Amino acid sequence: MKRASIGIVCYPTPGGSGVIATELGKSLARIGHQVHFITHGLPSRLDSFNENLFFHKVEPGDYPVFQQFTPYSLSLAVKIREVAMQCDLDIVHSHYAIPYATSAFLAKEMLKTSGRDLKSITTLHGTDITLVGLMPSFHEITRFSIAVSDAITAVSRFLERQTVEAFKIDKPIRVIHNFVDCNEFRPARDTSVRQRYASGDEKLLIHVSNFRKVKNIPVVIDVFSRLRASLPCRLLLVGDGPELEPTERLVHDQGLAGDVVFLGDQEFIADILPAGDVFLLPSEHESFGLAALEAMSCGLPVVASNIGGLHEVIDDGETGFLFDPHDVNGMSEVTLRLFTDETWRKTVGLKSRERAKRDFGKDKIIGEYIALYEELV
Ligand code: GMT
Repeated sequence: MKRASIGIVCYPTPGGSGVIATELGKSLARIGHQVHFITHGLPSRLDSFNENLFFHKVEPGDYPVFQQFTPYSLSLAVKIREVAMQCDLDIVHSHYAIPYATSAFLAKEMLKTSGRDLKSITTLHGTDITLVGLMPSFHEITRFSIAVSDAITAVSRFLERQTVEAFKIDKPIRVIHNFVDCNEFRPARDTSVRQRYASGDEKLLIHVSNFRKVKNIPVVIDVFSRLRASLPCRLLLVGDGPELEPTERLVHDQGLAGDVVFLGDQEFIADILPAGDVFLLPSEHESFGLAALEAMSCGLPVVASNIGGLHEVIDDGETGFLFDPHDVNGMSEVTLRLFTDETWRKTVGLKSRERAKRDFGKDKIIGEYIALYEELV
């Protein structure tokens, strides 16, 4: 593909859609494309310098009459147009439908009045379709903004089906799964991180998320509480979000505080994950489950819920274990078996890593995005 100029619009805060958008942008920049991030803050994984990477900050204009309802989507549309004019953008790639696909559409329409064309891609990540987009106040604008995109991608077959069903989209939606850098996310070489959190014979359970309700964190605590009654173990909780405080209270009230470590938001997850024995993700909604994939790449067996796109990531019984999101018994039993049968745990972990490398490696999936860009410009 000739050197292209690509605008990326995403949430800069920690979360799967921002991670995928940022890692995609970094990879494109490395192979010579000009990548322009257009957001209200520096994306959290934009942690290295590359001369092909640019950041354009969106400053929402404020005015007392707006009260707390500053129209950010409009300022974003203006910024996309401005960057497209100044930097000769070929493509604007929105990650998460609301409000980004709408702002991209507005920018395109404004550019038309100057005789310029801009191709738009919308990548659907999850709750933009399964929760937010379904709200009556967002449904029609979500449907419209997806339908007018020049290309649409979804991060799983599950999400593609949901989109067609809920929004009656009759354009093709290309499934491009999440990806992981298997060289960065790999099994531990040294044990110092593990030793910091679990001593000698203690087992280590890990959960990473943005601590929203959909992550079903009380089940993480319940499963851990059962395990702790059976053998020495500790729980490492990584991330931050609205459910952090209630979780801290729950841990305290259940008398687990001594064995639960809260690490908050962490930039270098790849340094932490390999320290664990099992990764737990009992989400109520999960269109793909990037956190699970990152754990698999580090050679951890994943115990997760049997919902959404997790079926496409985890082969139940082979590379991980899937249960009803509220099946505390099932999740506790299998984790206990993994904790007590090290040979089996290692076999499952090895298969998980192989699956991550085979189907969700970074180069393979980035290639799928590049193929789409080539078709568009
Ligand atoms: O849809 C969301 O909840 C937001 C998004 C995020 O930024 O955290 O998460 C989604 O996108 C990830 C990357 O594509 C997927 O791996 C997650 O499964 C998905 N989250 C949900 O569906 C809850």
